[in-house]
This record gives sequence, structure tokens and C-alpha cells, in this order.
Amino acid sequence: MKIVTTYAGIEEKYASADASKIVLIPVPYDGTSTWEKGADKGPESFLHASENMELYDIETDTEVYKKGIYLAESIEENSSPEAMVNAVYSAIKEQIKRSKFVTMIGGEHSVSIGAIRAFNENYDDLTVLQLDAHADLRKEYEGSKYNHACALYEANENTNLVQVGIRSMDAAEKSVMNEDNVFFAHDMATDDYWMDNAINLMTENVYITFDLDALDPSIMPSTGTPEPGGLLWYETLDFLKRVFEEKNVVGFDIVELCPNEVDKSSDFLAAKLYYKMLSYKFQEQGAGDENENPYGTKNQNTINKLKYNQDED
Ligand SMILES: [Mn+2]
Repeated sequence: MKIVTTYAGIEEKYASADASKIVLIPVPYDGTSTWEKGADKGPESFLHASENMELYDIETDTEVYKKGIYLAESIEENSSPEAMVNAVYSAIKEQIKRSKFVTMIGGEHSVSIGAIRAFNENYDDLTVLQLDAHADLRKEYEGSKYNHACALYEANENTNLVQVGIRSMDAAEKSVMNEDNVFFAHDMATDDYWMDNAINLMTENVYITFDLDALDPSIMPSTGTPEPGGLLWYETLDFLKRVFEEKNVVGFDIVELCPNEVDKSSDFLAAKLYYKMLSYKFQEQGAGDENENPYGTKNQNTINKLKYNQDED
């Protein structure tokens, strides 16, 4: 395959490290996955699919790549799970300092641990929104606390974790899970208000970690541990769009793309999902002086909620 040097083949002027508003960090790591291996190939397949995608977003009427998307060097730290987590942490921290909108493509879900740690140091009231089939709340798994099955344990301890799409977990995880903040897939299927309820649980600053197995295997077969009964495309986009509009999303990752030779649609879905999320993030920018709101939103609802959250402290 051809070596990818810019995201989606965009022109250099929209891809420089200095001028780009957005940075994309690939983390091709698959050190601890338990069943189907191959998440280390995720970033490469994602980038190749991205190159074949049209870059005008119909829904938002925007071309978000013109904000600049810098494709950072891949993090290829495989010496130990802990070393990988630390490498991700440092790389993300550096980009946050440079005021970039930081995004990451995995790799298995343990790549999110370092990213969440970095964002949580930067924001007082961080919500981590996890879309996932699995709770990932084990304190330790197969001798490591940096196993993908432990990906959200630390976030659960140190942030406001909201879990969406969960339909597989170990009984032991119930002891640490905050069930008030969990949206189980079987409940979501019959609850018209799950999106409102999930958004109401979020603080203003939200980091999104999107495990692709949150999606239904009918639209996302290429993932390590597919589980039936997942989210479909348009409900996912409806939800994400609302989160981006009503909250200040500070960064996000997409993980667990486990590509194969037969199914290419999953690679394209991941590519499109990424681009939709960027399009939602930046759709309001440049709309006028309302952007001066330091919280990055112009929604009175959100501002009211923010006040409410501050009152709680
Ligand atoms: Mn998962």
C-alpha cells in the first residue's frame, strides 16, 4: 500500500503541524487484545479509507479539513502496555499545550488511557463519554491494568464517566460501575429519552472515546469483539451531533477498528465517523462573535447547565 503522508490526501497547506487546528494521532497498538487480533492495522486502513472519501459534508454544509488536519507521527511504542500509555499521554499533552483539537485513531481501547489522563489534567470537570459494547471497568486483566478490558477503570475513578451502548460485562465490574451513568443497549432500545438523559449527566467539557464495537455488527463487522444489538448509523450521528452542539467536546478517539481483507465497509464507516465528528465540532465556528464564549458553545441551554454544574460544586 501507498505511504500516507497527509490525512485524506489533503493539500499540504491544510496539513501543516503549525497551521492546522486539528491534530490526528495514529496509535497502531494491539498488545493486549483477547480474541481477534489486528487492531494494530486499524490506523492504516482508516487512513486509506479516508483518502477515498469526499470532503464536503452535506449535513453541515462545511469542509472541515480547511481548518487544517495535521497527521502526527504514529505512536509505535510496543515495549510494554505501560510504556504505550505513557507515550500516548505525553504526545496528547504536548498537542493540548499547542491548543490543537486533539484526536486519535487506535489501536485497541487501552490507547485511550493515556489520552484521558492527559485531558483530565487539563480540565477540572471532565466528562468521559464512552460509546462501547463493553464496560471495560476491570481493575486488572491478564496481569495488567493497561489491558483493553481495563480501558475505562481509571476514567471511572477520576472523571465523570458516562457509558453508552453497554451490552457485555463481567459480574465483578458491577461493584465499580456507577449504574446511574450507564446506558445499557437493551434499555436504549425501548427508551426514547436516553439521549436527553445521557446529555443531562455530562459536565460542560467532554472527551469522547468511541469504541467501534458500540455499533451494531451489521454496520461494523471489523472489530475485535463484535456484539449483537449495537447502535446504528443515524442514531449514533444524532446523538453525537447533540453532544457536539450542547457541550464543549475537547477531543476524541476512535478505537478497535480491526480491518480484514473481505470487509472494507467498516474502514469507510470509521473514516466517515471521524470526519462527521470533526464536522460537528467545527460547524459553528466562524459564525460570528458568539464564538467569543470561552466554552466554545453558543447554546443558552448549555450555559444554563454550566451554571447548574458550577452551583453543584
Ligand atoms: Mn469494546
